[in-house]
Amino acid sequence: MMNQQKKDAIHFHTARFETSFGSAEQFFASDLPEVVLAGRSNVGKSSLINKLCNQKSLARVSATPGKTETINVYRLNQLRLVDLPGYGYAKRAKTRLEDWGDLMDKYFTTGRDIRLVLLLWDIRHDPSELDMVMHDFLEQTGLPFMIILTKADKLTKSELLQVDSRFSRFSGQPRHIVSANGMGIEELREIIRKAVMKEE
Ligand SMILES: Nc1nc2c(ncn2[C@@H]2O[C@H](COP(=O)(O)OP(=O)(O)OP(=O)(O)O)[C@@H](O)[C@H]2O)c(=O)[nH]1
Ligand SMILES: [Mg+2]
Repeated sequence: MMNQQKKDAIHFHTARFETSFGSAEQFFASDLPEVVLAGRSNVGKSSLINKLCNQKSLARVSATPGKTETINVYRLNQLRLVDLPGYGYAKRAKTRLEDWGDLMDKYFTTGRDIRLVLLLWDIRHDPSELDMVMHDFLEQTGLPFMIILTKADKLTKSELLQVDSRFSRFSGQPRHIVSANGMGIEELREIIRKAVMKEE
């Protein structure tokens, strides 16, 4: 029988910062569905969380790359949004990079209730080598994931028309275009709702 919580819709505005962790020992129990945002530093993960949840400063946004160094968790009424630390930040020390890889490995491979991974790529550029490493890693995990192309406001209309052919050669995963000006946001909420409700 469906309980009350499962019948309720997901309300994005209910998002609250819950916790952050910098090592696997700090992981909380995976007792709610999780939707994860991954992508290089500065690609717009924190901005997207704010936009989805219609809150200006839920997640910290910065013009300085490497801002989010911990896994930051936002709790909504029916799920958790998980903001992963960005990769590809050149100034990060090597030991920190190894810690980062270790943290990612443990996060993705310890049986958490991950319903969808959003891999964010900047719509203006071809994916970097690290973007492709992350992509291939996610494919290997077998988790459902999709490519989110960010900062669409930076492209002209005619450039936007070429996006599909530009990106199709890098990934066969579904793609979705967003911008902090609101483009694609309601549709992404719907994608998340479907992913979370599916297995309940
Ligand atoms: N024009 C434009 N700028 C954006 C958009 N999304 C994010 N930005 C800008 O990009 C920069 C980085 O955004 P963040 O959301 O902090 O990026 P992040 O992926 O969380 O970065 P880290 O925390 O370092 O991993 C900020 O200056 C944002 O204002 C967008 O859709 N359009
Ligand atoms: Mg961030």
